Amino acid sequence: MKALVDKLTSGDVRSAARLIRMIDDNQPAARDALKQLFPHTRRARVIGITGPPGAGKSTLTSCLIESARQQQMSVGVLAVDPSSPMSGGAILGDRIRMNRHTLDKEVYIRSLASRGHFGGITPATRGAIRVLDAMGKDVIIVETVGVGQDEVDIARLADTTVIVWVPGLGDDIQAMKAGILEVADIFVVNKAEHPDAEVTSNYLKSVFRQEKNTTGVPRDWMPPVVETVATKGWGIDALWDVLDQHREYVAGASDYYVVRKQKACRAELENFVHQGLSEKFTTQFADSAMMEEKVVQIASGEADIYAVAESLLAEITVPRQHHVDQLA
Ligand SMILES: Nc1nc2c(ncn2[C@@H]2O[C@H](COP(=O)(O)OP(=O)(O)OP(=O)(O)O)[C@@H](O)[C@H]2O)c(=O)[nH]1
Ligand SMILES: [Mg+2]
Repeated sequence: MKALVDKLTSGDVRSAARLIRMIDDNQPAARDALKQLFPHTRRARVIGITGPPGAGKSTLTSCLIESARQQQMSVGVLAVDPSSPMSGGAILGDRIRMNRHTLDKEVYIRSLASRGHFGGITPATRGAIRVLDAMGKDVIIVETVGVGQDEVDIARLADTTVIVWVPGLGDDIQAMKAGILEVADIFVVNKAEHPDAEVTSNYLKSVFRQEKNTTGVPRDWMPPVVETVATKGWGIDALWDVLDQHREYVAGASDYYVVRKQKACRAELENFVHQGLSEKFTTQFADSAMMEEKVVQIASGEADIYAVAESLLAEITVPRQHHVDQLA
């Protein structure tokens, strides 16, 4: 594992691919590697690109790769769940759209087909981001398809979340879930050659004025709305401008952003603990004779299910003081 980590931190693509595969398969060794990688992470700038199927996310990503390369930045791209039924398995399309970058050594593009253990996209994607980060990529773009929970999930992973919208698409407030508004840092109205683009942009701007904020801290960043025509590369400079503005804002660590970040960290931490507990339970008891015996006793009325559950839980959790000593 040490060798893999060493190669990876020196930028080796094959090691990265291997580790991401291990993460995707949820192999325990991958977690070990991620632990070793952690000190090498948190350098990259992570940009999440999300929005409804076919909005132009991949085309836009390709434009962003190009301008990042012009600015001498290395780029990692993760396309998460690109085979969603709604987009009809777009891996191939994405590859074609981003193909012109595949010969560039400073660009690494990877699809992640699977979703995380607990429904959201978080655990495996988070791991893959850390791999690209440790590899030394300056910018990491994460593309996800979605209109709902997916946006919220991606925002937990990204420093900046870009929601890609298109003219005439569900211009009513019902289509925009409150969660999305909270996590959007930048709105892009792509396919802006369409005559309705301006109406859509104005609509999005008005949405934020009516937003109900649930973080408990006043919003101090109003998501700008940028119009683009990704197929022609129009509006990409303007998009970089607001990306840079948002980066500066993030560096300033405002209360609003810090609260959001802490929420994300809490969610990831809870995820890990849930996963760990559930694995511990499975390895210790799921197929054990003791468990079988207890089940029989519960079924026949000899044992109390609550008491059994309590004693099993007590066995997989170590006494509190031990943890306190370990953390100290
Ligand atoms: N007219 C127009 N078409 C565009 C624009 N940007 C992208 N497209 C086209 O829209 C289609 C979908 O583009 P993609 O970049 O694959 O969209 P996506 O959001 O990545 O799609 P999924 O990953 O399948 O959700 C393609 O045919 C693009 O060529 C644009 O600005 N104007
Ligand atoms: Mg795509």
